[in-house]
Parts: sequence; C-alpha cells; structure tokens
Amino acid sequence: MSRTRRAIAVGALALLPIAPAVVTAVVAASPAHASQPLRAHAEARGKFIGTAVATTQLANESSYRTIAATEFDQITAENAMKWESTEPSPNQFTFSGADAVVAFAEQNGQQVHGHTLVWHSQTPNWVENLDAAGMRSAMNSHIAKVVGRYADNPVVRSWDVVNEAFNEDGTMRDSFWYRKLGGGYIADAFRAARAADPDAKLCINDYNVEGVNSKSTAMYNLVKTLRGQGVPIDCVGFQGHLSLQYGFPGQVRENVQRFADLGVDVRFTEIDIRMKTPRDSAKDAQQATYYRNVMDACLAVSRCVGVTIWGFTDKYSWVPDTFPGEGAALPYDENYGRKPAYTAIHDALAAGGPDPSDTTPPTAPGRPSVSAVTSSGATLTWTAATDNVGVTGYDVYSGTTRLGSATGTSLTLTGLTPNTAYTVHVVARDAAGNTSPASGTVDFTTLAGQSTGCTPSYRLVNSWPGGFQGEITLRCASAVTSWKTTLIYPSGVGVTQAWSSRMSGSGPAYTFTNADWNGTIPAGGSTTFGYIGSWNGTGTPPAPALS
Ligand code: 9MR
Repeated sequence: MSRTRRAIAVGALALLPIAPAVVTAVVAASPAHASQPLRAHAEARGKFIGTAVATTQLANESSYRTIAATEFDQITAENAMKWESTEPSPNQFTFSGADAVVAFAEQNGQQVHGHTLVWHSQTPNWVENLDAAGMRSAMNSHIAKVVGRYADNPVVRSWDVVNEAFNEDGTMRDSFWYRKLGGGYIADAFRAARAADPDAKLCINDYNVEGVNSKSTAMYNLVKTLRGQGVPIDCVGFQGHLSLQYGFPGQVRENVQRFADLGVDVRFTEIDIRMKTPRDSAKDAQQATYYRNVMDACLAVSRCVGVTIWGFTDKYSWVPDTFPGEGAALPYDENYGRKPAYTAIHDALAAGGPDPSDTTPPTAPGRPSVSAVTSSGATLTWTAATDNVGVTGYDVYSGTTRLGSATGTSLTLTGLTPNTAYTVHVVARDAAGNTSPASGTVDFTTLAGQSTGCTPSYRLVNSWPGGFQGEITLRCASAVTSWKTTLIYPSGVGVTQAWSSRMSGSGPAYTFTNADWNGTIPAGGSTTFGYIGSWNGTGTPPAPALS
C-alpha cells in the first residue's frame, strides 16, 4: 500500500513532551544562525542530521532524550529493528522496541531510517539453519512483515535492505545468505522491500566504503548493474566507522559524487570516529576535523541526503567493547558535554560547508623526505602547502596510484611490496576539492622481505646497563634451503654481533641470512639465532620491527 510522504515540519517538535524551552528554540530556528541546534541548520541546508538511538536510554534517561529530540531530525534504531529483535523465532514478531523508536520520532518531528533487514549478524540461528527454499521464504516474509508494518507511517522513510554484503577486497561476503541463496539474494531482498512499501527509499549499506577503494568500487558496480536490471535500489549507506589511527579515507567527496551520478541517494549512516583513549586536545581536534570532512563531503553533493552518527554520547557506544583501548568516538562526552566534534558538525552545517565558488588550488607541498623504510612501509614528511581557504589534506601517489592520505604533513605508508623501488609525490587538496600541483618526487626502495614461508619472532633473552641479548626464531610453514630476515630498530639501539647467522647493515635495519649449516629448514621446522645489542635506555629494551 502506498501513501503520500509528507515533509515533517520542524514545528512538529511542539509535540515533544520534554524540555519545552529547548523546543521553542528549535521552532524559532528559521533562518538558521550560529546558536541553533544541529537540526535547524541541517534543515536549512536541505539535509538531515541524525543519530542512532538505544531504546533503554530513550526510556530511562531524560538528558539522553532531550538531546536526541532537540539536536537531531532523523533517528535510526541502534538495535531495535534488527532481525533478532523483530523476529526472534520463526514468524513470532515483536515490535515493542521498534515501535518505541518510531513513536519517539513521531513526537519529535523526526524521520526514521529502518536498520536493518538482511544481514549476516544479529540474525537468529534459526534463519541460518534453514535450507535454501526455507531461507528465501523467511527473508521475503520477514521483509514483508517488518517493512509492511510501517509502510503507511510517514516518519519511516527508508530502510537498510541489505547490510555488509562485501568483503574488503570487493568480493561478496561469504555469509549464510550468499552461500545458500547465491548473490541473487540482494536483488530479491530489494524487490521484496519495494513490494512491502513502494514509497520507502531502499538502501544498501556497508562499512569501509566511504572513500574510493576496492570495496566501494564493488558496491558501485553492483548498484549500477542491479539498477540496470530494474532492481529497486534507491540509496547507498556509507556507515563511516572511522578511526584516527587509520587516517581519513581518500576521495570521500568523489565517492559520494560517483554514486550520486548513478541516480541514487547517498547517506552517511553510522558515523563515529574513534581514538586511542584517553582523549586529549590534539586528538579531539583531529577528530573534529574528520567530522567536519564528513559533513563537508555530504554538503558538497546535493544527492547526499544527510548524516547519521552512531549514537551521540561517549557514555553509550559500541566502540570500547569492540576495540579495547579505543573510544571517545562521538560528539558528546560521557557527561553530555559538547566536544570539538560537536562544534565541527555544527559549524559545517551553519557555515555552509565548502565554498563552491572557491576554484583556487593549494600550492604544491614540499618535496617529501623519506625515513623508516621497511620491507612494507616508509614514512614520508613534507612541508605544508598553502591555500586561500585552507588545505584539508594531502594524497601521496606513486605515479597515478594513491598510496595513502594524511591530514597533516607526514604519512607512514603501509602495505608496500618488499624489495621494490618507489617514486612518490604529494598533492594537497582543499575543502572545495581543488588539488595542488604535484610536489617534487622522492625515490626509495623497500627492504627485502623474509624468506618465503618463514615467520620470525623475537625474544629478549636478558639485558644489562648498556646492552641486551636478543634471539630470533624463524618458523617455516614450507621447506626452505636459505633464509633472510630483517630487524629494524629505533634510533639509539644497535646490533653489535650475531651468531648462527650472517649479519649485514649498520642500522636502523639489520639483515640476517643463514649460516652455512642452518639454511635448510623442513616444512614445519624452525631455527634460532642470537645477537647482542647496544642500548643506553632504561627499562626493557625496545623490540625490533620484523620483516
Ligand atoms: O551499535 C550496535 C551494537 O549495540 C551491537 O551490539 C552490534 C552488534 O553487531 O551492532 C552495532 O551496530 C552495528 C550496526 O548495526 C551495523 N554496522 C556496524 C555497527 C557497529 O558494530
């Protein structure tokens, strides 16, 4: 059954049963100016700003409810609409959590994004154990029932129909859906969702697809192919679970644009930006820059309909449980204080994002210098470019291949090929997408890798003031007749002598090859060699990087 979708007026907030003073401020938010809540600015820009919500906190915590209601005009159930919540046993549907989220949205003039229908996770075992015919029918009836329940509700506008269907290399994830039903399950799921609600926007959603990479390109190709076949895919979701330690993904705006050019809406569906805890002001600032970059990427493309953050307070986040030692990923701290990330989101929405009339590119960055070369990586450092508005990041290239991106003036490349010559240069970019001329190039050659089939491991035997004894064991999965391994030490550490191997190098890299008598190692076998190191520090001598 179809119904007319209507725009939800900000004035619907008057129905909000809590925090009336704040609500009044939101109602008065047109035109937006700097002091308004996020949603007022987002609405002025024709985008939504959303958050995932947890039903327990919605029910129990007024501070949580107030922020969810006043700052955001879109919500996604963090867990309440997943299969394990809505159909825990075959054909036994429970909608209490899902309904509570929808009711909250109705009260507060928000739209709901349904998350998620067909996923390999948080789906009860009984589904996985069905045979192919049973699984197909369970999928169709689950979609019909869940989507159908809200098909006439104007606040439920969109669904993640298929979630996380790809591997990182762009192949299809070997989920129980794929194994039993083949890749056609995706088209079937979208058709079932369209039949259940002809008006809802139907999305395919995944993580690590924010920038241009193998996975996002696979998603792009699938969306293009399926739409060519008439499969009703209306939107793509970039989850956006980012981490400061991995850098900001490359070419996010370009990626949004290429999907938009296919004729689908794009949404950022689950943004959080984690850091190694504890927080400090530098990490907060970097996180704020990443949030700003996400907002700017969405604001730059008209088919990007909005951004949802995966919860809003560090008090409740899935991150610390999943990534021990990381957290603080959201724009509010554990006491509901606003962090620099909040200001970044706010300012992006209020200030209008990148200036489309800015066509001035940054100047070329300085020629990079190279250090800490290993068999698989190297660190590049360059002097900053300048820009009339501001440099937002740098991309490091080998020829036309982008090796990595940085927001600052250095980058540690990883994943390089051993014993390979590289000639690299750096390009700066600004928020409007202008790119600088290339910097000068620098050449380096990665170190030789280990012998095929052998993995080195390090053991500190003992240490004394000024030195230590180390030991390396090579374990070989396949038979070898010679071997080579390289140790890289930080400055201040040197290797002075070795036994049961031949050593070359004078630091920071030391290469060890077999002695005459221990080059042959059978499959499953191992050999050990030792060495003496010099070191003037205190505590435990640093372990070497092994390759
Ligand atoms: O935030 C969700 C957490 O509460 C659940 O325990 C977890 C279970 O898989 O799912 C989390 O949300 C995920 C989302 O549904 C899909 N993309 C990744 C999200 C973070 O894991």
